[in-house]
Amino acid sequence: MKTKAAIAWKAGEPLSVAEVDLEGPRAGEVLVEIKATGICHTDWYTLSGADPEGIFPAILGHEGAGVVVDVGPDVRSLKAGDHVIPLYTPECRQCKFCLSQKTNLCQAIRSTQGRGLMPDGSSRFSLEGKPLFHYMGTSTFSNYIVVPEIALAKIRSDAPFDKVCYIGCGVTTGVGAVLFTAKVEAGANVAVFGLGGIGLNVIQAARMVGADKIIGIDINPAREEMARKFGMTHFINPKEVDNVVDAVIQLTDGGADYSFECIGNTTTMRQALECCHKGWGQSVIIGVAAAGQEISTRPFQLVTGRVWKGSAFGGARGRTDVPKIVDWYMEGKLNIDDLITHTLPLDRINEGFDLMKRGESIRSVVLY
Ligand code: NAD
Ligand code: DAO
Ligand code: ZN
Repeated sequence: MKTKAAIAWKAGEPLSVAEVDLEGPRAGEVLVEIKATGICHTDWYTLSGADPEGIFPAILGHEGAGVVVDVGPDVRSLKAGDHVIPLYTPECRQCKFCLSQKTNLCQAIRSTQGRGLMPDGSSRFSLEGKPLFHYMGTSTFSNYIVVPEIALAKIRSDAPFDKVCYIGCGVTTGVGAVLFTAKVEAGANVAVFGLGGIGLNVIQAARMVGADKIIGIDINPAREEMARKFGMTHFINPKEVDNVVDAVIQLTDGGADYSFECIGNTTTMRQALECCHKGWGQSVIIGVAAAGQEISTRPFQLVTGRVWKGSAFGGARGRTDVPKIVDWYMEGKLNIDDLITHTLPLDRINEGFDLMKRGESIRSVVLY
C-alpha cells in the first residue's frame, strides 16, 4: 500500500513529506493507522545528526497513537479496530529481561530495532524500490506503520488520539520515573531539573503521589507558571542563585529525598545528585546527554548514602503499564491537554521542530 510519511533523508535537513510504499504485516506483525504523533527531542537529536546511531534515510517519530488495520499470521493479542500506542520499548514477556521483572528494557527485538529494521532484518518501507529505515521500531511520522505485536499497547477506545499519543513517550517517561523507577512516597521532597515536556510530567506525578515540596529548577523563567499549575511548590532559576545545590538543600532541611534530571546536561546531573539528602536521597537521570559525555561526582557522595540511577521510558512495561496511564488521564488524574501547546498537519511537521528548538512549545502534535 501507499502511505504519506515525513522522510528524514539526511542529518541536518528538514523532513520531506511524500507518498511511500509500505509492505503489509508478516508473521507477528501488525498494520496500524497512526492518527496522531508527538514531536519529541529525541526525533530532533537524531535528525540533527548528533545521534551517532542515527540511520538515514529513515521515517522518524516514536510518540504515536492509532488503530489496528490488519494483523499478520500468529498475532493473537490484537485485532483490526483495536486502539493502540506503539512502544519503542517493547514488552515480549518472554526474554530474560522481561522475565526478571527487574527492568523494562525488553531485548527481544533490540538489535534489529537499533538497525532500523523489523525483527526479520528487513524494512517494510520503501520509495521507488529503495528501502527506507524504520526508527525506534515505531516510525510514527508515517500515517500507516507496520510494527511487531510486542511493540503495541492496546488502549481503551474512548481515549482521544491527539492527547494520548503523548503517553507513547513524554508522559510515561516522566510519570513512570516517579512511580516505577523512584517509587516516590507521600510526604517526600522532590527536586526536578528541567521543566520541559519530561520535567512537567515528573512534577505532576510527584503531586499525584502526595509529595511535599516539589522544587523546579530551570533557566527559562517562562516555565515557572506552567510548572506551578502542575504542582511545583518552589522555583529556582539557576541564574538567580549562587549555588543551585545549596538552594535545594536549604529549602529541604538537608536535601531532596528524590531528584530527577530532565535536561540531558552532565553538570545538572551532578547537581541533581549532590542536592539529595545524605543517607538516602536518590537521583534519577532521565535526560539523554550528548554522545561521548561522562558524569562525575566525588565518590563520597555515594559512600554517604546518595543513590544515582537512570530511567528509560519511565521504567514502564509498555503493554502492561501504558493502558493504565491512559486510564489515569481519562479519569482526570493526569493533565495532558495543557502540555500540548501546538497541533499541526503532517505537511507542516518541520514547524513543530522549529517551535521546539525555540523553546516555544511543550509538545507539538501532528494530526493525520
Ligand atoms: P525540553 O527541552 O522540553 O526541556 C528541557 C528544559 O531544561 C527546558 O525547559 C530548558 O529551559 C531547561 N534547561 C536547559 N538547560 C538547563 C540548565 N542548565 N539548568 C536548568 N534548566 C535547563 O526537553 P524534554 O523533552 O523535557 O526532554 C528532556 C530530556 O529527556 C532530553 O535529554 C531528552 O532526550 C530526554 N528523554 C529521555 C527519555 C528517557 O526515557 N530517559 C525519554 C524521552 C526524553
Ligand atoms: O538498550 O535496551 C536498550 C534500549 C534502550 C532504550 C532507551 C530509551 C531511552 C532513552 C531514549 C529517549 C527516547 C525518547
Ligand atoms: Zn522481553
